[in-house]
Amino acid sequence: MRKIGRRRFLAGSVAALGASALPARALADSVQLPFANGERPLLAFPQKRPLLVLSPRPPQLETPFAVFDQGVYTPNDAFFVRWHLSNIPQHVDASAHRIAVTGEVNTPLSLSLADLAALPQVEITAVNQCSGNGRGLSAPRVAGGQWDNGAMGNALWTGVRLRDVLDRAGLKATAKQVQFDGLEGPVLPTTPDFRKSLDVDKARGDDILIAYAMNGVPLPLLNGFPVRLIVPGWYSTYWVKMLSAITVLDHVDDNFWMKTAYRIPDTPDNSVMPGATGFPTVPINRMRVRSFATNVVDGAKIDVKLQELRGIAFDGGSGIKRVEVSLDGGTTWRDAALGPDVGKYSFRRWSASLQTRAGQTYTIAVRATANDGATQPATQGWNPSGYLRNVVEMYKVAVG
Ligand SMILES: Nc1nc2c(c(=O)[nH]1)N[C@H]1C(S)=C(S)[C@@H](COP(=O)(O)O)O[C@H]1N2
Ligand SMILES: [Mo]
Repeated sequence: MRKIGRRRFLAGSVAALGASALPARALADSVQLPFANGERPLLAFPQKRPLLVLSPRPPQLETPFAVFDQGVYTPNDAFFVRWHLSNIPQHVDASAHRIAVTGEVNTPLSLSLADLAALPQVEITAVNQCSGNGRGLSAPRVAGGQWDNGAMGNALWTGVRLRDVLDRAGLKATAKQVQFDGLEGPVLPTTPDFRKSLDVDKARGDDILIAYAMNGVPLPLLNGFPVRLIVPGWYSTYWVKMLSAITVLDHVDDNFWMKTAYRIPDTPDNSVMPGATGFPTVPINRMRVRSFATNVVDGAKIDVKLQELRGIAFDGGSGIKRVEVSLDGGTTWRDAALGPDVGKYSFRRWSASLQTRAGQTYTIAVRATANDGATQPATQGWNPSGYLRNVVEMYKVAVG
């Protein structure tokens, strides 16, 4: 059940943000997410409309789910935000910004945005989804940011190919991985700086971009202004924001954020029994296929006059082949109609006609199948970080 109520936002939490990051309103709505300790204030951060605040510092802001009903692209001011470290620049001068390209390269570079503009420009529509999207629904519960399903968004990204930048620097034969770092840093020197790496072959892929625009305009500061990495089809932990350093490594990156964090069990289905230890792990990578209804809410009433069910589906880049809906909790299914295809990494909208009877209750279920044949499970596997959630979503509704 999601209930919206008004409550006073505590003055103490606002002060913790620092003056320039103060949310625009002191009086906030709040939203109750469908799990224990799921009450979230709705507050507007710079360049953002009111979003669900999981933490103000570092900012972790969730998109209210109804936004996904409004179009295939997620507006920049509604796009979720997630930072690990609190020392985030409050202002970045794009004209002074440089990306240092060093390590196992023939020619180290210091690239300005003007240098990037001289390379071929590329546009890709792609979903940016946090590895922990839906973590708050994990059963048993796990540690980590307690998101509902709004830690995702779909945007048109414009930039240049990472490969073109790497080719300008010239990779040495010893190059093994490419590491990315952003401008922000930890508050305490003992906290490891946030850095992520990709294998050289992955980094040289056609679709990996250094993006400077999101939905046709500069990136919001909180989404990585002035430039961020785009790794379409992969969870957004790799989509490094405020990108300032590209370091070509001659070894597999063993920094905390690669070696310890953001790993999934290397087991069938990447699942383990709750409480298991000692299993092998691999870095998280490609996104699983998911689908959602966007115009019904679990536990809410619907109007008998509602004649269309709508939603979105996406996967890790093979594209959506089919979406099915059920009104009986997954016993019987029928096909939904797919909306326009705006790219294999994008949300794909879908719709299905709906006929219900007043006074009845229904359990609506939605299931997507990707072009690679993958589909969504009826029960969710478990892993200690609550990653990879893609269970068939259910919406219990009563018809009023
Ligand atoms: N520089 C930097 N980039 C980052 C992160 C970060 O903490 N610092 N977090 C990553 C993670 S885990 C997520 S979910 C996405 C969130 O992207 P968004 O804030 O644009 O929605 O940024 C990724 N890139
Ligand atoms: Mo994330």
